[in-house]
Amino acid sequence: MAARQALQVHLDLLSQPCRALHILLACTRLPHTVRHVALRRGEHRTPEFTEINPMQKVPVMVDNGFILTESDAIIKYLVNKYDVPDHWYPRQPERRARVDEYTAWHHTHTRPHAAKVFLLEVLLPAQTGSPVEEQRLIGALSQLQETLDQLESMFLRRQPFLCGDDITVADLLAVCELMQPEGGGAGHPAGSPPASALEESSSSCCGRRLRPGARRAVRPERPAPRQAVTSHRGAGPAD
Ligand SMILES: N[C@@H](CCC(=O)N[C@@H](CS)C(=O)NCC(=O)O)C(=O)O
Repeated sequence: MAARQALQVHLDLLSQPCRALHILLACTRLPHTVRHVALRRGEHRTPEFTEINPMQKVPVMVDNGFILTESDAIIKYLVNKYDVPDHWYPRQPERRARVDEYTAWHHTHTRPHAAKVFLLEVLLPAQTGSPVEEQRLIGALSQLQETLDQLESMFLRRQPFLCGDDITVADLLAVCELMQPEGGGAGHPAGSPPASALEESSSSCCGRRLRPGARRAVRPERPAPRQAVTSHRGAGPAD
């Protein structure tokens, strides 16, 4: 019988969903190998990467030949398949449904609205050298603010985490997304009280500061990693 192949993830830590997956793997100490895919260098468009993900996006997971895309599906697969603490994605149906409720909402609200602000404020000006399109940015910021208001009134009402009293995968997805636009400047909606409180709670649960990692990740001058492959053998959270 062929030997089982180790879990492998293809990531660029500039990407919000990749960071959520990376933090989950670090916090749960699941042995895995990271293959770095530098989006800025177009490494997601190579024939080799397109072979494993024809959509040319990160993250991608390969578990003993089983290829899976979409951060949400990958994260939930890992916590279902492996022996990780139950709080990440509780088995109790109502508690699990609360996580699914947020993650469904996340992909239509938090993610697109936070990502749009980052695109207009940081990415497009950096890529094109053009000034920020102020009117579009004002619109995007107000949409993000509205999403944060809903996040607070619907999910964070009277509880420290999005889905209850303990951290779940929903918090990782949310915090990684909300840290991204804050790279664009201070006084941002993403640094508002609900976002900061969630980040504080999540950071203390993960035993590390989540934000400095993200700040480093969005700095354009961040040097490329020397090695394209990194092995993580049950190492604790590293940043
Ligand atoms: N819904 C996907 C989104 C994946 C995604 O959009 N990844 C971005 C980085 S954040 C990407 O790979 N972009 C490359 C491209 O679109 O060219 C997920 O949650 O995994």
